[in-house]
Amino acid sequence: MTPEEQVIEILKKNQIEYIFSVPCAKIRNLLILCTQNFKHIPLTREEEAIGVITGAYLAGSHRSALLMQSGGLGNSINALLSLAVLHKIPIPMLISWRGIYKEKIIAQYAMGQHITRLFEASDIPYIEIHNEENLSELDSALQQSFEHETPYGILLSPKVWENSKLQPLEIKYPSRERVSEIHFVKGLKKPTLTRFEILQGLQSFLTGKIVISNLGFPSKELYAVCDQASNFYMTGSFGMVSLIGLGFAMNVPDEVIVIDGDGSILTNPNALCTISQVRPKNLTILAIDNGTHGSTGNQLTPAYSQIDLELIARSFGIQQTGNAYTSEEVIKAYKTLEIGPKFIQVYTKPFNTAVEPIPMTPLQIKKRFMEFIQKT
Ligand SMILES: Cc1ncc(C[n+]2csc(CCOP(=O)(O)OP(=O)(O)O)c2C)c(N)n1
Repeated sequence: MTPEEQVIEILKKNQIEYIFSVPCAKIRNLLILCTQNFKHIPLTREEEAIGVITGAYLAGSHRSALLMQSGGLGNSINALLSLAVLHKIPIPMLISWRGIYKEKIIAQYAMGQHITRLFEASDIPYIEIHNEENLSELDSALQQSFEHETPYGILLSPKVWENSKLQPLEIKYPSRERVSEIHFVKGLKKPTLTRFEILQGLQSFLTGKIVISNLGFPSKELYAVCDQASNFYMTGSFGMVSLIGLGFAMNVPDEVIVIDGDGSILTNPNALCTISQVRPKNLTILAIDNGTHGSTGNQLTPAYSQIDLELIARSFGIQQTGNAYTSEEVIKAYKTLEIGPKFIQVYTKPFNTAVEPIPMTPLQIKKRFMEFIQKT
């Protein structure tokens, strides 16, 4: 068996269902084999995987692995620590370890040579695999990742693939012919309601639904208005909430409602790109657009006077979009829009309501949420 085929066998043995990846030339063949053997979702940025894998795991312990280049760890570290480590989510990361063996690209040295210390500083376990003969260590790393519910780095030297007999596999290229067309004219009125007032008006709409909410005041206000076991309150990992919703929606038949924000969407707009590619029919994003980073003291974002979030969603290919100024308009848009993913921009005033902190730890939030999902 070639080293690539051995990796596929070990991933299968560990019941991996999803592969998420950002490519590296050294694992080109491995990625093609992943497409042939698993549900393989290519991403635009590695950090996205941390959100989607978390959602899939919360939805019933679905097992995923992330394939990326060493630099991808740098793109993922905040989400890894403030989402996956905090909530104990298993994320095996198969990392094409550049900058350490016959490396021709100088830019690869920095991340490649510091990566082990990044893992150590983050208290994330990792192993180094330098030869094809040691590939069996991947098996125990995967087992430990799932047993201890932890992200786990598996550093794979280019030497592992060096003598592979696998010939370059072919990538299938579908037709690129298409028409890109957007008709979009929209005025903006002065919003009159706050985020909290919108949530209050949505109380009965949200009751009984799976709701994943943005960090900071959105989660705290949601807790005050409508706490329920089917709410997942995100407390860190800025920019990840819609991706958690995506991972969740991919694995349950129920409607999944995400409460996102303009700051969060603009810090990680490529989440909309991935959502548009995957097209979960049961996902609705309520993009609370107060034009500010509300939770950090209402500093203006580009959405306040320049960027239109609904237009961004459309540009990424999400066709079912709407906008609203009141809770009634949110519900009307939700009912009018056809099959998801739906994106409803909700204009509000920049204001945070003085509510109490959520009296649950991230692990308690996870436990309550997963138990609820198991029962239904
Ligand atoms: C990486 C990172 N940068 C900055 C922050 C601080 N932060 C917390 S919430 C937030 C703004 C959220 O704004 P938005 O998504 O629009 O939601 P809002 O609070 O306005 O509803 C920021 C910048 C953070 N938690 N993580």
